[in-house]
Amino acid sequence: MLTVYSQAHRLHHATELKDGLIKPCFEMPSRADTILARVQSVGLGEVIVPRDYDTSRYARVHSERYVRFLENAWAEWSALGRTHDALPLIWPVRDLRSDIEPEHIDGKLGLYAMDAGVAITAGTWEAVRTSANLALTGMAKLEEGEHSAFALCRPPGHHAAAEYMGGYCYLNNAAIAAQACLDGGAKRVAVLDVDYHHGNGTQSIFYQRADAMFVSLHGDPKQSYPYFLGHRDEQGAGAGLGFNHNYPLPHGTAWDGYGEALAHACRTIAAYAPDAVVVSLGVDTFKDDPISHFQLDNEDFLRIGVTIAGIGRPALFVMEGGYMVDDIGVNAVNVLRGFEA
Ligand code: SP5
Ligand code: ZN
Repeated sequence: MLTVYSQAHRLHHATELKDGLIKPCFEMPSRADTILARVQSVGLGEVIVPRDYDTSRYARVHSERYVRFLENAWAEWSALGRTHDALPLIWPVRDLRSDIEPEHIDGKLGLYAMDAGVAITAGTWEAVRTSANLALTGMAKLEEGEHSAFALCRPPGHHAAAEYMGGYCYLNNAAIAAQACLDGGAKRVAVLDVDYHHGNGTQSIFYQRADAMFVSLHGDPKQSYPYFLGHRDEQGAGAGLGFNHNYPLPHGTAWDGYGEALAHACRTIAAYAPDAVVVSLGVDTFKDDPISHFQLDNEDFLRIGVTIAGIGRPALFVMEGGYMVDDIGVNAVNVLRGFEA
């Protein structure tokens, strides 16, 4: 399987608000280094650089004003003489207005962020747009006949919706690639999200759509971030009704419960008969993940790949979460090797 990778991810190395303190993000550059090292040490396949794409490709799933905000946020923040990471400090909850974009960067940060885990630094935009380009390049390879590809995206994307960032995510790499698949002539695409956290952004983007199915296995939002989306009763709306499937699972879920839910999810996708599957590949379901609460072990990730292969469709794997333990390389690559087995 080929891997799409770029060093540009290094330009994004930020801080987050955690347990009431500003700390280095769990989502750090060494994650991508660890995964790339494993790709190379097992000889997974060729490693290629991304192609360049215009920002209009991102605006197929994000609003134009949001993409413009991401592009300009650091310049607006640093123009005020601020040198530390840009973080939001006010949010337009419930009856506050989100239709008028504030002129002040502090207002914009609040409007376009769902949490304080998405700091913007000087290098963030370059890393973010390159990450989306990795996913677009992977999808282009599928269109050119590859049966699978791995976009080693960093930062991740699945918490980012049409008009907000959150949970270390800025542009929704998986959704951008899925939309590109449709724009390239596909009739249907499915996104399977196996990250520990619900892919609220991807769900939100495709919620009213019948041409993109979203299926997610994740920690129950009653107990786990992102708390406000990912319940079982969210099944899509309008034309999209019946094309959104959530599998919220309790703390402590191990392979017995996980494998059963995944098999069910993959049967649902196979029945939909998509032209391609985009897999939001998070490996924070691992037993030793520092911020999550499932109990999967190294060999369970091989089983995930085998089960996804059972759908029988081409697959683009897009890296999402999975935090800094050495095993994230083993676990991510195990999914890919399981798929190829
Ligand atoms: C892409 C991705 O995986 N984003 C995850 C963002 C999670 N951010 C908040 C996590 C809060 C976790 N608190 C858990 C306490 C564990 N002891
Ligand atoms: Zn996650």
